[in-house]
Amino acid sequence: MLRKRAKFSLFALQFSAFRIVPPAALITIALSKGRIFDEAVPLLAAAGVATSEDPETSRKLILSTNRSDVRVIIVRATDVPTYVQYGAADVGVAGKDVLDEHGGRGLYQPLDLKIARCRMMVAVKEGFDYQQAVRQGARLRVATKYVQTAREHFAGKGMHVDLIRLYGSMELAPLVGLAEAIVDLVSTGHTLKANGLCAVEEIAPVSARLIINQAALKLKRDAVQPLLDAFGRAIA
Ligand code: PRT
Ligand code: MG
Repeated sequence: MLRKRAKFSLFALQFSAFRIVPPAALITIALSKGRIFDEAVPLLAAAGVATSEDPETSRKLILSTNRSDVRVIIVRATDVPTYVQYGAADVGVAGKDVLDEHGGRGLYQPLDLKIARCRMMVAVKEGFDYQQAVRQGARLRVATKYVQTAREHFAGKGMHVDLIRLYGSMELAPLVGLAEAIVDLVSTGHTLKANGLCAVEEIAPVSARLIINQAALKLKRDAVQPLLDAFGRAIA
């Protein structure tokens, strides 16, 4: 009886005139360290969010922020859409390259944040006549981490290619005879140049997008919308 009464008074306290505002929903933001985190910091600042620690020096994977209703988790760039898709994070920042490979299931992509910009390119060894190979209908071996993107691109051109999946250092493949071409991201072009490669075709411009879990946008709209608005104003 006493316990029942205690429970009731706790309930009454929570919903009394002093507590009509429900506790704010916790928002989890998924970011990858490196260029995405670095370039997202000013956007977070515009939304009044600052992490308590720098992911480059901290080993923590969950970072608290100056706001008790917002935390940041640090994950691999390619894993950001997965965390957001399953609702382990409500919001995330991911490159268009990563989103195209993921497929975007369960995600809203309301904003192009225009950060971490680069281009998805086809590149070959200097001296390799790519246009001639295309004209002749040669069957090229193409090494890439971006298999979906590459498949769609070459299918769109009506080219038959053999795709070889790699997980990094694609620039090496044409140099050692693994492939005639690569599909990779290029920003300054220094990496291609340093390895005797050149870009021969642009597939698409790439930048990072804000992504939101579809259920979170409905269930936590009061908390998510101000973040979305602040990001939108900061990039305008
Ligand atoms: O590095 P890690 O294996 O942990 O993961 P990741 O490469 O997926 O993450 P990260 O942080 O390197 O990249 C995150 C996102 O930044 C990518 O998903 C892209 O959307 C974006 N971005 C922008 C880039 C680049 N620019 C870029 N230049 N991602 C990678 N690169 C690489 C490129 O693959 C190549 O190896 O940089 C090299 C070329 O750079 P330049 O300047 O020499 O042309
Ligand atoms: Mg990288």
